[in-house]
Amino acid sequence: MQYIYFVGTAGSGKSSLVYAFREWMTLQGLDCITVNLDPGAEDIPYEIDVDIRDWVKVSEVMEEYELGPNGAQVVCADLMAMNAKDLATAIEGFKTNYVLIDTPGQIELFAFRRSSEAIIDTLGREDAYLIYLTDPHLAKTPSGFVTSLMLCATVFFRFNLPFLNVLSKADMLKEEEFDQIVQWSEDPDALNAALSDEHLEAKTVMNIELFKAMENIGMFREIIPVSATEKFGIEDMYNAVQESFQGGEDLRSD
Ligand SMILES: Nc1nc2c(ncn2[C@@H]2O[C@H](COP(=O)(O)OP(=O)(O)O)[C@@H](O)[C@H]2O)c(=O)[nH]1
Ligand SMILES: [Mg+2]
Repeated sequence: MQYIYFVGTAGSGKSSLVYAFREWMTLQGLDCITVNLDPGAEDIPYEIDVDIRDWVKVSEVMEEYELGPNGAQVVCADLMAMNAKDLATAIEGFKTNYVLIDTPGQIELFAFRRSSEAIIDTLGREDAYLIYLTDPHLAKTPSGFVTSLMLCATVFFRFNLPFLNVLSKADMLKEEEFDQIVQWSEDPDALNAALSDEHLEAKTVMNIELFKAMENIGMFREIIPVSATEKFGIEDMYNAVQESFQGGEDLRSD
């Protein structure tokens, strides 16, 4: 089984992309299941096979511990680790090839709390993969793009799992913006030049050192534009994940 975690800031389109990816996979005859790891989720667009809310739910924690929604989210994030084994058992009950995992709305609940590590370890690191969703609103400006890339690097640093950076909701961008972001994603010099134009006083030394480090850890690689609503880029995303898993073996040929 291969575990694909969808990670990104609130509203970056994680749940919608899980929906679109599942739909695409089903059309291809690929077997997959979906897992909701968001204890505060309200409207999930896809059919959920395994749901963390069966064990931990924000509304219930709010009541039980007399907490507001933010405090309850944090408590839920911490409680999730206690259910990691049950979650794994429920997932393993499905004989499937792919497990698409939707993570909590706010990225910090997944990236900055210990529970997620426990869940990843329990499900298995060997076949785990991260899809990081870059929000198009943030990525439009050079400094916003760097911020998002640093967040992606943080998630990578935290989990040390192979990852793919996708430009989510790419249908919301104009063609020039779209091409520009793709160029920045693989060309630190182009990004640096754009940054210098943005802040005329340019913090070039910091950029150069920072970019060198980011380049060394493999952050500059072509971002894949995807749209869950317009349904493009999904196959590219699948192919990139496949290439990484099992040296490119394609389960479609099974
Ligand atoms: N235009 C456009 N909107 C999208 C796309 N994916 C998601 N959205 C919208 O973005 C908002 C947040 O999406 P959601 O999947 O709930 O994000 P999440 O918080 O990361 O799970 C919703 O209003 C979606 O309808 C997309 O590919 N294109
Ligand atoms: Mg969501």
